Amino acid sequence: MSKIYLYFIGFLILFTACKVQKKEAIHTADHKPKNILFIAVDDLRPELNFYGAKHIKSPNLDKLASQSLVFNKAYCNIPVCGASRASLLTGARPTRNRFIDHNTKKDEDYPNGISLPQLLKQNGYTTISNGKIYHHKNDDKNAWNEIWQPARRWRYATEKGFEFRKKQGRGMPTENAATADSTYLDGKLALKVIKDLQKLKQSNQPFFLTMGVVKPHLPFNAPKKYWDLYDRNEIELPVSYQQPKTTPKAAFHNFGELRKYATIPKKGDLPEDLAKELIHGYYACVSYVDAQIGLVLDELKRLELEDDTIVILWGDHGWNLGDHKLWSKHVTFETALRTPLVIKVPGKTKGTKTEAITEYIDVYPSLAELVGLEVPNTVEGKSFVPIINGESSQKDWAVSKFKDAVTLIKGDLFYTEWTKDDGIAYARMLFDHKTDPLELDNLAEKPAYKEKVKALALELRTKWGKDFLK
Ligand SMILES: [Ca+2]
Repeated sequence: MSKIYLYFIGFLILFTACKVQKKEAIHTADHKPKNILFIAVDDLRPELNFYGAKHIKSPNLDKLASQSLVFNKAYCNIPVCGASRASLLTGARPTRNRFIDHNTKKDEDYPNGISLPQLLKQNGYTTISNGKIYHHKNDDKNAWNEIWQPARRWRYATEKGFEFRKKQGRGMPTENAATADSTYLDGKLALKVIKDLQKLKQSNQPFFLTMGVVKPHLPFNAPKKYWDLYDRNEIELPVSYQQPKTTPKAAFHNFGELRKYATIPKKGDLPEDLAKELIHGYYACVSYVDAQIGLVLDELKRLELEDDTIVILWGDHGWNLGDHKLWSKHVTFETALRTPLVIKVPGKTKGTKTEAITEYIDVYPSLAELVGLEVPNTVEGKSFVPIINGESSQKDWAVSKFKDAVTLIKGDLFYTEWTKDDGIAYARMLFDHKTDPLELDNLAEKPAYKEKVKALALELRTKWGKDFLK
């Protein structure tokens, strides 16, 4: 009996030693896996200099892009904050009932999904959630060593803006304040992330450090110097400022998100001056965000952490800035689905651009692969690391969804169906980006496209995920 007991103790000691050894192998300086700096930008559309929008001033993002792999065709899986984030962070597709709206919680919609921060934390990473990563501050809270957000009072810099916010709905839709960068939320966020970098530099653990930037989300508030980078007189409404009759009514909305702000009419088109003010404010916020991200990237360099750190930057979905006479997200036009996505992998990426179609659920398995971790079977995405390694992509499709609308992006074709729980379509929309990049000519009801639509409808059902209708 005592011999068995001794064997048992021996086994325990050996087992513990193995575990410690394994842990040490992860943590030692020589074999430490790469850190990850994970920058999420709220409502950032790919209207950026390095995507060809030369009027946008974003020198820091441009520099990051020149050192990264730039995805020209990256698509979010759901064009709304909370759901997009929960899906990306778990690598799982939306379904009829999962990852629905801004209010989505990972803990409620996919409690058994092992999130990316959770996987990294389990494997010895220090994980810090800064700013807006999940929509809800305490969602998936065990995945993080620390969760931090700046005080929300600083959405407005001026007393007037702040007081107005308390009295009237969401307050003013824009603010142009002669104030320091650090007055607003993202300025405070940058300072926190910089402090974290300084602390983490001293640690022998790898880090997953996040920076959840809240602009250019409404309200379009930014310090005056960023407004001054743009001339209001040069701002035009988009060419696609129209809602063609051939497009299903279900494709449009009344941009309720924007209408909650003061000075925005409750219905109808926006007055042209107001529309241009909003576009101007959005641009100012993009440049402001660029400067805050620049501060963090400069500190990463100053601390000589660049060679050890993967940097990924993504916007949670696109944004309609007057496109299709729409404002905000919540639709399945490309303007709401296409997103900025760049990844800098030290020693590997050098500003190459890829046309490979990539979905946001692919981010998780890619980062896991890059740091040598096995991807849990709760993840549905496919790693894009082969593209980083210079191989051609085998994937030419993505599926995105918003409420009843499900879109199959297949090469140049954008096919959307609106379905209820039975999975039967009640409206359809098809655009061919080769001939109609602005999505003004719906082909879905044209007799010549009948067979094509039938084939796309079938393909959509094979690609929207096995659990879609559950
Ligand atoms: Ca968002």
